[in-house]
Amino acid sequence: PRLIKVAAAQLGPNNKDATREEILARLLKHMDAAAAQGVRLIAFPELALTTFFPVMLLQSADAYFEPASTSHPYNVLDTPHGRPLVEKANALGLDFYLGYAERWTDAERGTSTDYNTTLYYSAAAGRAVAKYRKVHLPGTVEPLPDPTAYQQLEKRYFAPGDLGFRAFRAAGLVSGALKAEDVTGSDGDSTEGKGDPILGMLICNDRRWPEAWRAYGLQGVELVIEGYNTTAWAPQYAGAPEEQTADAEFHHRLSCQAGSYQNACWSINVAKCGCENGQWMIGGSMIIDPNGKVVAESKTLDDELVVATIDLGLCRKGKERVFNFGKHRRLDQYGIILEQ
Ligand code: CDT
Repeated sequence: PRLIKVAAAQLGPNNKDATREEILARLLKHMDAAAAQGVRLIAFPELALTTFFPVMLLQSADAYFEPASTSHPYNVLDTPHGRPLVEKANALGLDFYLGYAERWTDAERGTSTDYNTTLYYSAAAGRAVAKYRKVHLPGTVEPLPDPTAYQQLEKRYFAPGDLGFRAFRAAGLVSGALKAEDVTGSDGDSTEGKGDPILGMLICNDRRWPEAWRAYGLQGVELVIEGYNTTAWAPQYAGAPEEQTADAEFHHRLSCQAGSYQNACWSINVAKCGCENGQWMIGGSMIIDPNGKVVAESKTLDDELVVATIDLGLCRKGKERVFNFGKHRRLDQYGIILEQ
């Protein structure tokens, strides 16, 4: 087996009157609790450092963005909001996935672009080793005219992600004796690093799109990490709040289980949830195996750590049989996906 103990660090609401320090303290508490249980990789939700501001029409969203620069692509980690996470991760030997609002400054062009971003920090490497910018942005640019409507303004505040879906490896996570058949990947003859997991990152709405999962699946992904903020119900949609919430929970579950199964990978799916600024968001943080089965799941709508020991070796069955892409996919029939 290739074992990793992982955690979904579900967050309850980050209300807009909460200070950055208060929110950060909850993330650090999650890290301590996770490490005490032997966890090596912890995932935080989408936009974990702030309230889910895209549901608000703001004069300026500046306060919610972390500055980045071309010379420091992970500059959030060198701010008062990020540095304590790095120090804690290094002290505990804990990797983390962190969603945040990124303001990217291109000094040469003199431009600045905002993204809904996540990074992966590797304690073994002592640095962030991957970044992903959300590709599928839900909602509208302009607010809905109905004054009672809940807004979803991600298209207003963020540019679509431009980094594609790039799988990566992270070192130092796996325990258990590595056998020859555990060595995955095709990057050259060397087996160095090949026992390390192949990881991919998604953000919230991306999980509903099979193309996003498949882009990682084609790179042999073994664990997809995904954080979300998903509104439970909204007054402008049909159905009682309980019915809408049940549907939202079902579609979340359906998407994550299907993505894991169809790409023979584990996934960690982690919510920010509960009643944030008067609007309810679904919980349902879950860790899902490569057969699409939920192995651990949150029970509350508050801060909660969901922990599981995952065996990357379980990915092999699906990757060798039903979802052996090299054997069974029919590229000549898929052209329409890129044409439309
Ligand atoms: N944050 C985010 O992407 N939320 C969207 C809400 C869309 S409403 C179905 C989501 O897909 O969960």
